[in-house]
Parts: sequence; structure tokens; C-alpha cells
Amino acid sequence: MFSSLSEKLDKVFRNLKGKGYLTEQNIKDSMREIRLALLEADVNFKIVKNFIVEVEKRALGQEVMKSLSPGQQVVKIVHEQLIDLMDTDGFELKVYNNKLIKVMMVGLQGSGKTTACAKLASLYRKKGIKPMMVACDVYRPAAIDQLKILGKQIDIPVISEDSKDVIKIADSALNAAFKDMSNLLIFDTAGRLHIDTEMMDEVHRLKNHIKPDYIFFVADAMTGQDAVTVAKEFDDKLSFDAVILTKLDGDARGGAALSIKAVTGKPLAFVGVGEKISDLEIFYPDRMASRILGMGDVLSLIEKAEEAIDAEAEAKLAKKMLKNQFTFNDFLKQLQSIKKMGPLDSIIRMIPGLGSKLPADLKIDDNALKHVEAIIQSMTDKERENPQIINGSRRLRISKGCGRSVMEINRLLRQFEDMKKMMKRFSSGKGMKGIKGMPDFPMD
Ligand SMILES: Nc1nc2c(ncn2[C@@H]2O[C@H](COP(=O)(O)OP(=O)(O)OP(=O)(O)O)[C@@H](O)[C@H]2O)c(=O)[nH]1
Ligand SMILES: [Mg+2]
Repeated sequence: MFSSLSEKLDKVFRNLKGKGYLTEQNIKDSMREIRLALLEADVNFKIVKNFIVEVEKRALGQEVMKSLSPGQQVVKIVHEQLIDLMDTDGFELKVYNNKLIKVMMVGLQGSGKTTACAKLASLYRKKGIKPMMVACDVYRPAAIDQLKILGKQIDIPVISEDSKDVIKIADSALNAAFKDMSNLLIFDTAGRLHIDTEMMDEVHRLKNHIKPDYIFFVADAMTGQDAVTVAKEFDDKLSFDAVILTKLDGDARGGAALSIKAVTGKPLAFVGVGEKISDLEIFYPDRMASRILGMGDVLSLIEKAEEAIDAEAEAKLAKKMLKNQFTFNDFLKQLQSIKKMGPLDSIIRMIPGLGSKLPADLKIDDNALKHVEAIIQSMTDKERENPQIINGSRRLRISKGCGRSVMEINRLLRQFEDMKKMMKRFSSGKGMKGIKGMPDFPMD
């Protein structure tokens, strides 16, 4: 998803990296690149134009943190503009466990309506809601069966009738929902290849009859700007509440996701990211913007680092390192500031250029840090300041205190000594030269 757009934007930011500060010229060059990247991603050209005007205005206005580099400044602005572009105005599908919410899916043929019914039902059941689905696609012979099969798969009831009258089906569904005390009734409707009056009339009749709390327009992201044009037509005729954009897992270039809100004025509510029932996500503009930038959330990494590390304490520590007076007490403080930044894997994911390359299911064990912390906490203050006094019997005591093996304690002590040796080399100006396995680059 968005990989080509992400790559192009990444290139723009990389080109800015070497620059000391933002100038009119390097902003202009970057804007040209960003404009091309967005157009190639199939974003509506009027939206691209406005987007660039805004980003340029803000970059020239220098209303950004002085502490950021030019690349980071532009990332920050582009990130915020992307969020603005996809703003949901706080839209949320609100459900209640003592009230029935009626939802209607509309959209063209094959856009993913039936699948979205099942995905949505399953998502909300996880939140403790009792959903039901209604088969109101009476045209395609297999449509009712498709919904029934999905219903069976996830164990959610499907209401259907041997009738072509959607109003009649809707009435049975409303009755069934009332009887069963369901809280969420999801109506699947028929799709057509193109918008036609017959379909619109039927959807209108159903809308007027059931008075849905939400109408979702379901669009296929792969169809790009066509999806946006059709969305506009549907909205003019039917006034839907929000959009479900499906098939974002494919090689959709992203244009639809970035244009739909600005063109229709209606927010994206959910995105379909695969064929499985669990492949539906609530849409969050900030997460999507970060994904598009594909470089991890650089800014929140900067913010988190600033929050966690006290600059003065850092300076003191650096001095101690240089003098080779670094102790286990200092080490413990370091560990604790890293921990303040959040789970290790989320920190690593935020590192530019690395985050997007890591597999989504990668888990880094935070326990390793916790174990080290427990070992140090089981040392006396004297031991932390002078680890060389930690003899066999002290090791045994520490091991009992923290519940880790003596072997682990030995390993930590050895690693700590190695680390101190390295620091000594750096402070003596030898750098990593001559250390086995280290590249020979000059340290100055
Ligand atoms: N990869 C992927 N496939 C999807 C997604 N959503 C739906 N599909 C697939 O798209 C195809 C069409 O989905 P349906 O849910 O049948 O679409 P529909 O809008 O109900 O189609 P009609 O009833 O014919 O109008 C199916 O093969 C789905 O598995 C998605 O988010 N990602
Ligand atoms: Mg269908």
C-alpha cells in the first residue's frame, strides 16, 4: 500500500537531509517533487494543488521547530497536511448495548459491500455488541448465499427472505433484531456496474423505510479517482455518512484515500486491508499519514526522546563516560529513560528508514531489559559503583534477589566490562580501530 508514494516522498526528505537550512529554492524543488509524487499516486489534481500551496506556505513561514533539520521540518509539515486532508472530523460509528443501530452498505458492484458487512459485524461483536446482517441484495442469485456463508463462518445471524421485496426483508430483519435484542443491524444491498436510477430508487426506498443511523459508501481503492467520482455521485443522490475504502492491501496507489474526504466532504471511516474477516481497520488519519510517509513517525520519536531524556543529566553522563566513570547506577538510569519511551519494538519502528522495513509481526522482547534492570536493582549501591567487588558469593546473593541465573549475572558483568573498555577507547581517541569485527572508520 502506498509504497511508490512513500518511496518518492522519502527521496524528497533525503535530498533535504544534507541541507543546513530551508531556503526558498530547496523548498521549491521539494514542492515540485512532492507534487509529482502525489499526482503519480493518483491524487485529485486540485487537491494536490491546494496541498502544495499549504505546505509551501508553512515551510516558508518557518512556523516549525528550530531544533528540527530541514528534512524533518518538511516531514512534519507534510505529515500534518496529510492528516488535515484525511481529517474525519471525529467521525465514529457509535454503538450501544441497549439500543439498535442500523447500518446500510451501498456502492458499486464488487466494491466489497458484502465482505464489509461481515467484517464490520465481526469487529463490533468483539466490542461486546450483538450484530445481525440482512441480505437485501435480491438481484444477484448468489448474493444471499454469500452473506449466509459469511454469517455462518463468524456465527452471526443473517436475515433473508425468499422475496424480491427489500422492504419486506427489512421488516423481518427489524422484527428479528427487536426479538433478539440485537444492537447492530447491517443491511447489505445490491451493487451495479454503474449508477442507475433503478438501483438508486431502491436504495432510497430502503433508506426511507429503515431510517438507518449510518450509510456507508463502500469503494474499491484500486479504482482510484473513479472511486472518488462515484462517491460524489452517490453522495449527491443519497447523502451517505462515511466511506469504507476496501482493497488497500492491493497495489492501490493511495489516490482515493487521499482525495475522498476533500471531494465529498465525507470522512473515511474504515479501510479494508485484505480478504479475511479480520482485515478491517478503523481509519485513523494520523496513522495513515505516518504509513504514507513510510518512514516511521519521526516526529513522535523526537518528541518522545525529548520527553524522556533530561538534557542536563545527559551532559553529566557523557562526561562520566569520557572519564570512564560509568557505573551500574548510570546504566540503570539509561535503561529507565529508554523504558519511558515505550515498548522497544515501537521505538525501533519509529526509526526513519528502518521502521518500514521491519516485518509487521516482529516482536522485540522487552523482558530482556526488565531482566537486566532486575539484576542491577538487586545489587547494593556499593556494588553498582564498584562492580569489581562482585565476587562469587555476591553473585549468588544477587541471583537469589532477582530470580535470574548466576550465568545471566556473569554475562551482564562481562558485557558491562566490555562496554567500559569500548568507552575508554573512544575517550582515548582510538575509536573502533583494531577492535575485532568492527569496521575501521576514523573517529574524530
Ligand atoms: N484484497 C481484498 N479483497 C477484498 C477486500 N474487500 C473485499 N474484497 C474482495 O472483493 C471481492 C468482492 O467483494 P464483495 O464483498 O462480494 O463485493 P460486493 O460489493 O458485495 O459485490 P456485489 O454484491 O457484486 O455488488 C471479493 O472477492 C472479496 O473477497 C479487501 O479489503 N481486500
Ligand atoms: Mg455483495
